[in-house]
Amino acid sequence: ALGDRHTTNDARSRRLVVVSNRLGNVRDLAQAGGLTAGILDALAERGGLWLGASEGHHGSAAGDEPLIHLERVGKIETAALTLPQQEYSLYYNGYANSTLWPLFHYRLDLVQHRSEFLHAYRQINARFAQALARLLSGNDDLIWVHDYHLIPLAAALRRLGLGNRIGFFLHIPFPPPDLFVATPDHAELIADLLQYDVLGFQTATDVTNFRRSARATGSTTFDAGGIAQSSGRTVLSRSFPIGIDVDAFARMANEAAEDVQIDSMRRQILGLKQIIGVDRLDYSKGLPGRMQAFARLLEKHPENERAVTYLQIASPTREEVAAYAEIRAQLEATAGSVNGKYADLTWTPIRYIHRTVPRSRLAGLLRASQVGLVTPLRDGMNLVAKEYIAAQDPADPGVLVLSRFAGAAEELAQSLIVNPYAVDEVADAIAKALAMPLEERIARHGALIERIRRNDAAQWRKSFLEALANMS
Ligand code: ADQ
Repeated sequence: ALGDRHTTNDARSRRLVVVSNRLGNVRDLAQAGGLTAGILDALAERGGLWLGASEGHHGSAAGDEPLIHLERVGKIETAALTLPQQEYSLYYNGYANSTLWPLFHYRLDLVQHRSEFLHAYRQINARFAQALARLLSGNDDLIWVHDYHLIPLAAALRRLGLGNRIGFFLHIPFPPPDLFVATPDHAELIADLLQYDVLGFQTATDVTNFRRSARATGSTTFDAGGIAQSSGRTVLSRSFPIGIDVDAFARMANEAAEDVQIDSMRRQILGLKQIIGVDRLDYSKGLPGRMQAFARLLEKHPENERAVTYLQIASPTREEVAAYAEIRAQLEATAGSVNGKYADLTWTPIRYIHRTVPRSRLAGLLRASQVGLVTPLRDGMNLVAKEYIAAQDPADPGVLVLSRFAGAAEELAQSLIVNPYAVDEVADAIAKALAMPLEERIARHGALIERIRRNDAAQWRKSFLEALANMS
């Protein structure tokens, strides 16, 4: 029954099998970001297997035999699956990132429906299922599937006759029913989700949205504990807010690289404060609006002219998808026009870097910045918000300005919460952050760091895996 401990075969003794679209870099743990780090730590702790698409994924044969490359590093075994390139692209750039990603980020205007996207999505998930069926050592393996690329995986595994406990964690938001039912595939997606035993979401809002969408779609009902009954099985849906390893990140921030130190000394001499943004260059992150808010700050609060710089680090991502090329062009135009208007020989208001930065340098840069600007239009959690808090010097901390539409806002109430669509409001919040007295900064930071410690990465994986193991 639900809630009973698996006594003969408890959570820790069962092998953990993680499945995600891509494998993380098992050899270079220091470079692992949010999600990858969380998964790797879980696997390193108890040993286990991680299945994901192989980096090149240029399989020539589109045949039925899965091509799997196995490797072992310490207690972690990785299985890299080679997939047919064309089909992979229709699945990844197509259904995952041109249909589901915009839909789940409330962007119906960007959603593309093409039958070959859906077809490839199902095919690739079936290939993942075939590969996994070969790799499993029995019904006892706990399977933890990650993210929107793999929604149909449990259903595909059930079709192969597998009775394992399968959990799913959605890293991105779940949209409200009015948006969700706008996709022609909504009933299938709900039916697929209900093939899992545990459905994990980032926030209470996402859980509510999922349950309402499931009710709107079929005859699914949820009891007071959030349990649904589906084809004779019990399905738990709950929030498991993802976190970071706070101490490890704080340590990295404290051992800043030399170039970061030189840069921040130079700014100190010039009396310049720094505002920082760090994001994948994604339209969900609200980057053009953020730059407009910064320009508005200079207009509305001119005491900040020549007194602040805004450093935006935006890493390249999904460049084969048209909407991403567009957001890049838009951002570069905005940065250019703000700099053109305000820059002089000694001051560049916006420094924009379109590159992935090593994590240790990133941590140092976050610590050296007086304001952290995290203003997505919609975000599952947003780990940069938590990283910014962890990176600060507790004796002289910076201030986080955070969008109410980031999942992190549910936990981080002591940051300056803003509506990213309201440019003036964001500009005022930045001004307030820049002028905030030390005492208030310390009080807010103290409350925030306590919160991110309580919901850290270890707590996230422990509570998810316990919930999964306890489903019987
Ligand atoms: P992302 O959309 O990628 O993740 P986020 O949570 O902010 O968003 O994680 C990004 C990670 O990449 C962070 O660890 C950050 O430091 C790193 N990163 C970003 N830009 C970088 C750069 N230029 N150089 C180096 N590193 C960079 C998805 C969901 C989120 C959810 C996470 C985890 O969209 O909402 O929080 O998964 O569940």
